Amino acid sequence: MSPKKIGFLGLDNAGKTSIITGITKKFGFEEEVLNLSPTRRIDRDTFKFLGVEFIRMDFGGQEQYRDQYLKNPSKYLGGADLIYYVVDVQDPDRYVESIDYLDQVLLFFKEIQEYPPIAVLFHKFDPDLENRKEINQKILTMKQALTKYSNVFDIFFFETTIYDIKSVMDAFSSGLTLLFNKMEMVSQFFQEVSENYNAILIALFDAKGITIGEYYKPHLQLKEKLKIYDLYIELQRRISNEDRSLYEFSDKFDDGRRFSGIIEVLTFGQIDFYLLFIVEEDESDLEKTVNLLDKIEAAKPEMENLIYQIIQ
Ligand SMILES: Nc1nc2c(ncn2[C@@H]2O[C@H](COP(=O)(O)OP(=O)(O)OP(=O)(O)O)[C@@H](O)[C@H]2O)c(=O)[nH]1
Ligand SMILES: [Mg+2]
Repeated sequence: MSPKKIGFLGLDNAGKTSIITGITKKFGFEEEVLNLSPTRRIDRDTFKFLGVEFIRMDFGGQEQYRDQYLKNPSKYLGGADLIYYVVDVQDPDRYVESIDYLDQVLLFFKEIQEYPPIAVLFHKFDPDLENRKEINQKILTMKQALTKYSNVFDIFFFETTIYDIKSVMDAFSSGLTLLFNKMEMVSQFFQEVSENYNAILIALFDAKGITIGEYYKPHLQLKEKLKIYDLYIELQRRISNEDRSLYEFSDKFDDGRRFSGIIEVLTFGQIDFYLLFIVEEDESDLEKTVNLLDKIEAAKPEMENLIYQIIQ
């Protein structure tokens, strides 16, 4: 299979290179992100996901470069399989300019009858955002401006910030999984499995922390999901350093509810996957939790088999 091309586009200073840095590093990238220089022309790197080679292109967004791409779009944009379009929500003065650029990009694709999925990232949606209401209103306007394309393009929206790496990983993973049409089935499968084990979260990640499938109980709060994810990426690093295939842990949410987690390393062919289970601890009956974790552990071969069938 030839490599798939994914492009990060958007105005200068939107945060494209920061997002890519966050995705590739996941830890300790804050300082690097603060000191980034504008990207000159296009930065390319490659990575593998589910055994498929990807070329990631970071399109420098300064005007001179944008003009260059739009003058010869087939050369730069032709053949793209997926586009992440990054908008800086903290720069409302440039919304019109940003929409205009995206407009021209989409017009080009329409002209050549290529319809890559478009993930629009409303970025710099920081946790401490002040004028949130005003920004939400602007975002809505922008979404409305794009509805004219929604009958020909699949357009998806995300709110992201570098201060919450999970928001960035979710947007990135969701975009990628669009290119694998069986991926949805993994999440559906997890929903069924969660009933059997009374799990509050089940997720499958690749070695780079990209989510392949995920199910979580609706009552789980965003804050709690983020806590689990942060914990998870830390543990994943430890697991691969120590070359382990199983890891159990226990922790608590801010309100004191305790949870237990289990991470299993599954290997399909040459590729490692990480399966994460989270169950709520029953403090009045800890044995129940232990039994549950044993049951999950025992089901590993079966899970491995089923997931393999889905994603192969
Ligand atoms: N507040 C905030 N700042 C961010 C965030 N992400 C990136 N930045 C800052 O935004 C600035 C621009 O980021 P870049 O990633 O270089 O922007 P770019 O889109 O690659 O810009 P070009 O390369 O010129 O196209 C940097 O100073 C980052 O520190 C975010 O989520 N929140
Ligand atoms: Mg850049």
